[in-house]
Amino acid sequence: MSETPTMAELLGADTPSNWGKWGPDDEVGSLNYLDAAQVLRGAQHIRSGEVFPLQAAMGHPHGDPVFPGRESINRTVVWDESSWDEGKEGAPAFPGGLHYADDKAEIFLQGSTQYDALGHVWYDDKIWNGYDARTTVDVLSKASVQPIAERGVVGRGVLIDMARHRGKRWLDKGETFDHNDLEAAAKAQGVELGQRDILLIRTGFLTYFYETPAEEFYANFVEPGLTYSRELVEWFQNREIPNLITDTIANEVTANPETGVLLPLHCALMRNLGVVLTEICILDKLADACAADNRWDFLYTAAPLNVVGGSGAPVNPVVIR
Ligand code: UVW
Repeated sequence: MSETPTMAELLGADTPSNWGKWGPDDEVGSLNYLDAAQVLRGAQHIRSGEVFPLQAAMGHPHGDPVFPGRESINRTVVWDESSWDEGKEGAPAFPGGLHYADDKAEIFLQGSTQYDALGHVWYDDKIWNGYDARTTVDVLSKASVQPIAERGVVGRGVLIDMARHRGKRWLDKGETFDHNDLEAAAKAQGVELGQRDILLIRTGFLTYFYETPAEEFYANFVEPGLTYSRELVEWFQNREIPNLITDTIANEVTANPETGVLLPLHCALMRNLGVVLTEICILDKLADACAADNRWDFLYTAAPLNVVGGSGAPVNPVVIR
C-alpha cells in the first residue's frame, strides 16, 4: 500500500456490495427497502402531530454551510415594486395594473440541505450498481437524483443525538463515532434502531457553524462524524439502512483518521451499498422535542427537487411525530 491508500485499497476488493440486488437497471439502491409496509410502519410513529421541516435556510445572513469549493445561493431580484418607479424601463405593464416580485438564483445543487444522487461519487471508473463513470459526463444518465425525486422517501425515522449523548452542544472538529457508539446512544435514549429504519444523526455541528465566524469554522476543516471501518459498512448493510441524514455538510468525518482518505463512507455506503445520503439538515428543534418527551422515532418524509440528470438536489425533509 502507498502512504495514502487508494479508495480501492482502503475498502478492499471484497467490500460489501449491493450491486445487482435490485436488478441491472436500478437507480435508487437501498431506498428499495422502503416499501409500502415501511411507510405504514413509519406512520404508526405519529403520536402528537408535531411537524418539523429540516431544511437549512438558503441565503442565511451568516452565510450557508457548504463544502469547501462550493458557494451559497446567489439570488438576484428580477422584478420588485421599484421596477415600476417613474423613469425605470422594462417592467411588464399587465392590463389591469398587476405588479409582481420575481427573482432568480444560481445554486450549487449540493450547496444547501440536499439529497445526493447515487451517481454523485465514485472510484475506479464505476458508479452505483456498476454503471460506467462516463455516464456522469454532462448529465448523469444513470443514478441521478431524478429517480429519487420521483419515488420519494418515507419510513420510520430514528434520531440518534450524539452531541447530547456526549454531553456537548456540538461535537468537536474531527470527532468520530461508529456503529457501536450509535447503538450505545440508542440504548441510552431508550429507542430501538430497527431493520430498514431511516437513520438521522445529530452532531450539533451546524449550530457551531451559525455561532462561529466562517474563518474559524473552515480553518482546518474536518467535520465530526461516522468513521469508516469494514464492520460499520457491514452494519449498514445488515440493517438495510436506506437513508443516512446528518446535521453536517458531508455525513461522515471528512478525512479518515487512520489513512487520510477523504470521504470513504461516501464510496462504501453510497457507491457500493446504494445507501442514500442527505446532508446539512437542521436537527436541533426535532432533537429538543424528542428529548422533551423521550420519543426518538417518527415518520420521516422527503423528496428532493426533480432535476433532470442532477448529481443531487435541494430538499426540505419533513418529520411528523
Ligand atoms: C462531496 O461530494 C465532496 O461532498 P457532499 O457529499 O457533501 O456533497
